[in-house]
Amino acid sequence: MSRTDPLIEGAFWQRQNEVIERTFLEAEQLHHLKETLDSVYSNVPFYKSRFEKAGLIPGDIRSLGDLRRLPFTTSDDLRAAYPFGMLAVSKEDVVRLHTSSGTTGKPKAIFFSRQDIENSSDLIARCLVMTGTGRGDILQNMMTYGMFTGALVMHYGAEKVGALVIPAGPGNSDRQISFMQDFGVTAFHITPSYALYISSLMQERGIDPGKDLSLKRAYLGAEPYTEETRRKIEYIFGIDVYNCYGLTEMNGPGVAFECMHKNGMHLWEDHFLMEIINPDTGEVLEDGEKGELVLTSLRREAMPLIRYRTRDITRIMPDNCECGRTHRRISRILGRSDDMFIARGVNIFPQQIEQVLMGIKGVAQNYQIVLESFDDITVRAEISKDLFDGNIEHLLDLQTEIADKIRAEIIVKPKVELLEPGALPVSEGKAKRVIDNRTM
Ligand code: DLL
Repeated sequence: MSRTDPLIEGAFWQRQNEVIERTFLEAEQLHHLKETLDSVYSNVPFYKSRFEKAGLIPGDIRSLGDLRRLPFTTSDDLRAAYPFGMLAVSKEDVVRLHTSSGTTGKPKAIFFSRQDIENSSDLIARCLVMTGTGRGDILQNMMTYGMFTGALVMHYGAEKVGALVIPAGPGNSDRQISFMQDFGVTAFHITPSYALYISSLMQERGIDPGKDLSLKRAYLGAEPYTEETRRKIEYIFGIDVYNCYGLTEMNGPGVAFECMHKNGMHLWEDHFLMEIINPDTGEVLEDGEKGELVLTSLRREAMPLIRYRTRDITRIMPDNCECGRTHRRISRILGRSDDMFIARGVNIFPQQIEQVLMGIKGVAQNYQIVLESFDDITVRAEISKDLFDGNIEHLLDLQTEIADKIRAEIIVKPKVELLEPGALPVSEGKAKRVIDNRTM
């Protein structure tokens, strides 16, 4: 595994602005913020009325701190503005539409100008170069092509750095493995849940990634996952796994990305302003404190968003990264405030349960959390074939071990069902981990 950081080698950083001094970065941010506010005030009636309600005009925002005087934008605001209500340019200047559906209601329509496509590709290119992917690499893109940004945005960025991109999309998993073998794939882009599935399939087929494949690294994102899951995938494939964060509303993947130190994701602050807020009160929190990520786009043309509530829970990592990049990092996403559920009065994120499961030997890759009442949780976990077919006493011990370890993590003791590999539905896109059958 190569560990040469192109930044340290001095290759690309000057162009990519990654080590800019913070004072210059903040001056640049303020300049782009003002441009963005002028644009939405003049072109988006929704934002004009927001300014008016707050008794402000764009000229009143004179510092980055003044941004707090403006209200938040929420996904409900985007849904209410569907389809064209948030557009800040004429339709003729839009070259692409992506949508983000979420779980309920109308989708959110997110538009891209030609420059937005260029910028999103540049950011992905920055992320790929940062982690060692470039000309000569063969990248298998196993995200869904279509309305989802995951595949297309990565695709454009990977072409930009000169990688050979295989637009495989998800599914047909045996063919995915054959592609890796036949074309000497060196990197892949995938959701964590699908990566876990492919890894179990490779084990089943007796493929030894070290001998049979040329893989070096993978980019995982689009859904929350734990450090334990990363380690498991790195171990099985013998690769480096980098965490990639983004959301359709802010271009898609490449908003924040891990460097080779794999210790939090650099959020590209020349394109996005970040704040962490208390999700209940809206109060802005200090660096280091955990809360909801709020983003303001600084360079989006077609559809800029001001103080957009992502619903993602994370924190800004206050210390400097060893790599020397000055863009601050956010921690792994700890969960979405939407995904949090309450059992016996305790707030629980699915990732807390995943973290326990992935750390237990013999527990395979797929799991589900079923909620039948406000008191009870059932965890359904696939286990290895050997264990499933083996001694009943070992199974009972494993069941107890899982239940006890989960209780130690979340206070609530779950019912545990152990399943044979393949019993749960395979997720090729974003996994649905929580099945909520509660009626109230
Ligand atoms: O998932 C964009 C993306 C594609 C990011 C591919 C990374 C890789 P949406 O469908 O709009 O866009 O979903 C955005 O997915 O608010 C998070 O809740 C979640 N998410 C995305 N990346 C991560 C990650 C894409 N690395 C929503 N870790 C976001 C945890 C993530 N959650």
